[in-house]
Amino acid sequence: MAVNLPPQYHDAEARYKKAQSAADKLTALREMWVILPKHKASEKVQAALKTKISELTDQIEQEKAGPKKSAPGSFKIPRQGAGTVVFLGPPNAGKSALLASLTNAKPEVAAYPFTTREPIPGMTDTAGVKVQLIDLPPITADHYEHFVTDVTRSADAAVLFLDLGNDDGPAETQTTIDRLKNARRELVKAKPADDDPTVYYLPTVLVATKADDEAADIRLEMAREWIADRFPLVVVSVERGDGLAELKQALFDVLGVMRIHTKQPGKPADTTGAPFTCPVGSTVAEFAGCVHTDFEEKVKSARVWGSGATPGQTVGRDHVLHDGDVVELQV
Ligand SMILES: Nc1nc2c(ncn2[C@@H]2O[C@H](COP(=O)(O)OP(=O)(O)O)[C@@H](O)[C@H]2O)c(=O)[nH]1
Ligand SMILES: [Mg+2]
Repeated sequence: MAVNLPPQYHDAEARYKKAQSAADKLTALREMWVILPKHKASEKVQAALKTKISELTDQIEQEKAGPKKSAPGSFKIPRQGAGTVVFLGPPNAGKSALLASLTNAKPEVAAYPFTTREPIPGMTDTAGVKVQLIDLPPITADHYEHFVTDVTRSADAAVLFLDLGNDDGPAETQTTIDRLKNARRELVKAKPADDDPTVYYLPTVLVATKADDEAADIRLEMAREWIADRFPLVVVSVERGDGLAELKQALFDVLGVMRIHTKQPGKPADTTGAPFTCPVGSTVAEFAGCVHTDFEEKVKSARVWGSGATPGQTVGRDHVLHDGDVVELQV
């Protein structure tokens, strides 16, 4: 879809291109953000602009904080699967134990805090797709590894941990939330409509761990008011295996993706392999872009089998697809 940008936008963009300092660049980008029309057709431009603003804000703050001990980007983890979900929470909450139970990764699990010092990725299967999970070091008032800010940027969602084996669970988890907010990482139920481009929002599932602890039930009751309905909640015990299937479903749900199989003309649909995934609400053209970047422009129409169409119906580029659809792209 073509985006009509007002002339003031192009003026601000010219200032951005000429700007020498990061601060001047950021000023120009913020002007562009204010001027940019916020509608469906400009979604891609909005997203690109938000990423630039957010990255530049990080960069300026990192420069202010002085030289870092470790090189930036030293923990770049290649993205894999239908989405990436980071584990965030206080020490000893069972983050590494959960990663070990859901994936093939072998993080160190120990009864003392700060065992995990670097990001540890693993892959899990959920709802027929693969999801990348990344275990991270704990976050407390005094302890925050700077690379957590970088790693969370490449994540699509988060699991926030609440330790039911510890009376201070809610307070510790609140500290994690607050510390991340300082780094402009906001944990949310869903991305807000009027979002702040300098903030990176992470759709979050709250996981209450150690449900097998003898005082877990009473601690959960006491935490109810704190939890309210801020996040979807799943109660788990890695020891007993409780809640793990529910958590996997919640991981799929929080990613907000739908599963689409493709089909070749004249051949039956092959739904045995892994589906493609793309954001819920994607159109035929947007889905084509998920399959291959070049296809988004090229695709002319599609035949669709699934909930939103009569079987095999030919639809246009703007037809909105549904989870589970089978699509034959026509280019
Ligand atoms: N009772 C119980 N203990 C658990 C459970 N999950 C983890 N733990 C224990 O909690 C401690 C911290 O676990 P770990 O995964 O290393 O926590 P992390 O610091 O959040 O990564 C270890 O002693 C684990 O054995 C659970 O479901 N039930
Ligand atoms: Mg750990």
